[in-house]
Amino acid sequence: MRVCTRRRSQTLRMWLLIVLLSLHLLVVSLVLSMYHSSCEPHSHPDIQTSISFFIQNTSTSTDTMAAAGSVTHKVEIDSAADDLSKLEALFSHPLYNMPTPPVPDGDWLLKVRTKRKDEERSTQQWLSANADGYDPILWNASAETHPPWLRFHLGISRWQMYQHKDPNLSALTQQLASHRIVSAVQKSGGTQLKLVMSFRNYGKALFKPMKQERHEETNVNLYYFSDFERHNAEIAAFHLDRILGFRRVPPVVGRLINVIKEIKDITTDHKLATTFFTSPVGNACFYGQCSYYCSTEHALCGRPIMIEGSLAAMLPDLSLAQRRSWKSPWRRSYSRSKLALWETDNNYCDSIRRSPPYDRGTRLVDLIDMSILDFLMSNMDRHHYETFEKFGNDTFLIHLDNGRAFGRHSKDEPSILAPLVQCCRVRRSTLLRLRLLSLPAYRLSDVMRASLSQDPLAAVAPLLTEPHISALDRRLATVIQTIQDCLEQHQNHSDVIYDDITDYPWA
Ligand SMILES: *[C@@H]1O[C@H](CO)[C@@H](O)[C@H](O)[C@H]1NC(C)=O
Ligand SMILES: *[C@@H]1O[C@H](CO)[C@@H](O)[C@H](O)[C@H]1NC(C)=O
Ligand SMILES: *[C@@H]1O[C@H](CO)[C@@H](O)[C@H](O)[C@H]1NC(C)=O
Ligand SMILES: *[C@@H]1O[C@H](CO)[C@@H](O)[C@H](O)[C@H]1NC(C)=O
Ligand SMILES: CC(=O)N[C@H]1CO[C@H](CO)[C@@H](O)[C@@H]1O
Repeated sequence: MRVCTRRRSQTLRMWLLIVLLSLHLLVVSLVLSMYHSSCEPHSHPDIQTSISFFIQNTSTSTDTMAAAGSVTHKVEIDSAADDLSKLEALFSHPLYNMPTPPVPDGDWLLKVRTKRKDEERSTQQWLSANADGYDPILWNASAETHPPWLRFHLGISRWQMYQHKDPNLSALTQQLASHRIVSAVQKSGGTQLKLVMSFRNYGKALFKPMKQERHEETNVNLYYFSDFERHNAEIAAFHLDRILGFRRVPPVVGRLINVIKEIKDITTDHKLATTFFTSPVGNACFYGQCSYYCSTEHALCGRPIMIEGSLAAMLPDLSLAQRRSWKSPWRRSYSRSKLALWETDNNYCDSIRRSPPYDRGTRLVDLIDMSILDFLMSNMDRHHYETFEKFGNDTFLIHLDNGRAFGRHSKDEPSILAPLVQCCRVRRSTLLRLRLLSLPAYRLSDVMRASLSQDPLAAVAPLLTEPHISALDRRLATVIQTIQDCLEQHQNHSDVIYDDITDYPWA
């Protein structure tokens, strides 16, 4: 008898569920059709929110629903505008606009002598000096080829990849996003396929094609060293790094690339050329040659010919600007069975902070900045970092190669924060900006959403899904709490805080 009642109530529940589901479906299709007919460029409606919005109103007539639809839409546009104004407010905040001392002579990466000797002409005549007599960086112009009309000018200085309000940043990103690609060849080295794209003016960019759908999370059984590189992670890392006020990631933009016209037809790379094919549904595909994921099973395919990807400005050619590569003291073991020393030794930081180059200058706190960036975007793959040789040891760390970030949003990876946890040290400027980003008026997720909406690929789909965006706020709270714990453990706060902005009024 009891079994019978239960069964009956189960059937009833099933029916209710079916009715509810069909109602939802009806609503979803209505909502979707409304979005398709609208042409607001900057709204990226969050379908999930809209659905729950409508469910509360399912009993109303279709007419009211349509009206409510335009209301939702307006709310979304308003909140997008809201996010943008938060981003503007953030970038106008004094913490992002502290007067910087004039950059001394040797502190630009490429300096042009105003008085040129004849023998220097061959390599230097192309560099047009700006008002200060220094030329900002030429992004990968090789010594032989940098032409007078090369346009990639950014000021790389000792402490950052580009200035906070670099007048040439948007020119550079626009070029990356729109200029004609004249050559595409595989980049050697690295485990996954990437292409070096060249522009008519000899500017170059590193192309990483889309390999994973945005809503997919990295398989939990995949080790960090075999995870896919994600094009949207490269783009999002550039935005996040800028929002954190670091400016240590070279500019990256998203772009739709024509697999046939912008890769197959123009490549001079024979190994790459042999890997193009048309998939059963007629999409243009290729797979290239590399050690991971370069096979027909992992082909990269257009839809049918356009493929999404990230284009990162190439760093200046090594012939112009040597770089030095440093092993991260907190690198993982890159083994399935071994642990790294830092994972077992809780006093690991004591030995690191005593050994050069971490024993002086800002190297240790810069490394900790990097670990904060990596924790926020859950990047476990930071085995090395690079610096520009010219600046010696007193310089910023280049945050290069962020493709394995943003793999999982439902889980945080506390071990990425090990440098902060074990050393309990942080730049005051970093801490103050993190606190700012935790306030509603500058909330990290909101400014990140706004910043990403400015990328060209945002028109295709938001670059990060909402779960990834909101994970940022959760992780930010963890970072701030970690620093708070450090402050509580140390009586003398100057053991924790590296005072890089003593003259800041609210510090
Ligand atoms: C549902 O519809 C009513 C009008 O029928 C409206 O007043 C109400 O705000 C709607 N619900 C929500 C959550 O907006
Ligand atoms: C870069 O900025 C400098 C200084 O503001 C300006 O003179 C120059 O024209 C800019 N270059 C480009 C390519 O926009
Ligand atoms: C930079 O640090 C490295 C490693 O600690 C050291 O060998 C080198 O001498 C340092 N360079 C300068 C210019 O201090
Ligand atoms: C805290 O430490 C700094 C530097 O280590 C030192 O100059 C200062 O006197 C200390 N303050 C206190 C209250 O101990
Ligand atoms: C860093 C880098 O990839 N530099 C490239 C710049 O362009 C030259 C050719 O002009 C390439 O040989 C370099 O590899």
